[in-house]
Amino acid sequence: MRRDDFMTPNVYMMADHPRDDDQTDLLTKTKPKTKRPPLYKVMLLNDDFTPMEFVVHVLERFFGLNHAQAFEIMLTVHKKGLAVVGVFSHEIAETKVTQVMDFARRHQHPLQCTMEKEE
Ligand code: TYC
Repeated sequence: MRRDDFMTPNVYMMADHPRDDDQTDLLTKTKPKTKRPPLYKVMLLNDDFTPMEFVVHVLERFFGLNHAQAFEIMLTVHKKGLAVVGVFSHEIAETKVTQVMDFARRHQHPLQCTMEKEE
């Protein structure tokens, strides 16, 4: 089982299957079924005011990117309007968004960070 799998009971009727005892109806069984939890894309949005160096710093500080990677992603956001900067579990994604939004607000920059469920 993968690290991030969790068990979901799958309950189904026995009507279409051979009975394994004398009972006649409404038997249920549970079958363990693995299902991966959803992942969330964390995105940075462009704006006209946040300094490029500040965005690079955010990407290094909160997303563990080296300077070259951070600069490249910052430029992608600057040119395209937004970019995915990482993909995480719901809890980690929420933490990243909160950290970035708090840090930007503390420095009085309008930088926006959002999350979106992966398809
Ligand atoms: N567009 C900003 C500027 O020209 C830079 C920028 C990049 C801002 C990425 C936000 O997410 C962002 N200073």
